[in-house]
Amino acid sequence: MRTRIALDTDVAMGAPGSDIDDGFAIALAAADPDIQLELITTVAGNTDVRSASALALNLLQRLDRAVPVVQGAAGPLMDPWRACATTVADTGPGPAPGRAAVAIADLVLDNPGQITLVAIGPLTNIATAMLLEPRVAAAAQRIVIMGGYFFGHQNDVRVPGEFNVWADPEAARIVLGSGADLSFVGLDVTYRVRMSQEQAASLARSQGAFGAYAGRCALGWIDILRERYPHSKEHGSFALHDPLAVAAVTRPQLLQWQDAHVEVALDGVARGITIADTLGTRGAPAANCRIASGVDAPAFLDHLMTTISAC
Ligand SMILES: [Ca+2]
Repeated sequence: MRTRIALDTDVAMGAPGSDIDDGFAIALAAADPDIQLELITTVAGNTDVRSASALALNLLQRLDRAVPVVQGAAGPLMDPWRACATTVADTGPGPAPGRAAVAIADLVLDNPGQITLVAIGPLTNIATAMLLEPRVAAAAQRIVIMGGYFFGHQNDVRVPGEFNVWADPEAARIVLGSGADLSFVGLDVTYRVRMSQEQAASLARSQGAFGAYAGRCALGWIDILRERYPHSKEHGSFALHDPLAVAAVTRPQLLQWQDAHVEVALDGVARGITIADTLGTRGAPAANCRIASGVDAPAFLDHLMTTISAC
């Protein structure tokens, strides 16, 4: 039986100079024969929410797929001025009527125990759905989140945490405290799954129209990263953060998992950092999620490249 999912995304693929991994995640969710993609919701993050909606619709058109796209939060719960402002021109039809948090709550509550939520942007919409309808947490089959950095930290004082959690730490705290079945795919594993320049070039030559487009976007993104981070040791490749979370839905065996009690720092210089208690020592709080601690990178890349090149 196919896994029914709703995908919440801050997609920016298609906007000049923007991060592209949400686009790969949408394509993987649309093309994986084991996934039934029922809803896409958009959230401010890597781009503003109106652009994310327009770009999601554009990608679905390229993928020749009809999936409802419902627009969501324009900014995080507590400090909306953090929202990005990379507005791209709106083209074609707009998103479906309604708001993301309501659409998520309705889909989950109408199908209790059957919908997997996959969150690959800041957690604003998921948290808002839980605030509207606390039953969402128990009614969702599970929630798979690209977010967090549990065994390391970013060497960037402006963004010390993983972006999705950092961008809306209050939302992350609400989700972590919800009691939902939570799986976090964080930077510990996503930094290890990288598309090389050679793989991007090979994708750009693929038969599928979307695969060729995605390959060209990937080559452009590799160039942008080279300019933006001249001191990086990872030149010539980029991390496939979001698609790894989608792959984790139907292929959890690609990753190693461990239970953890995770909390999010909300104050001071550590705002947005996740702290994972993995020891389970006597008296420690009980685990509230599982976190990915290892990944079979070649097997994931094989799954991704095979699926996307045929799109
Ligand atoms: Ca994303």
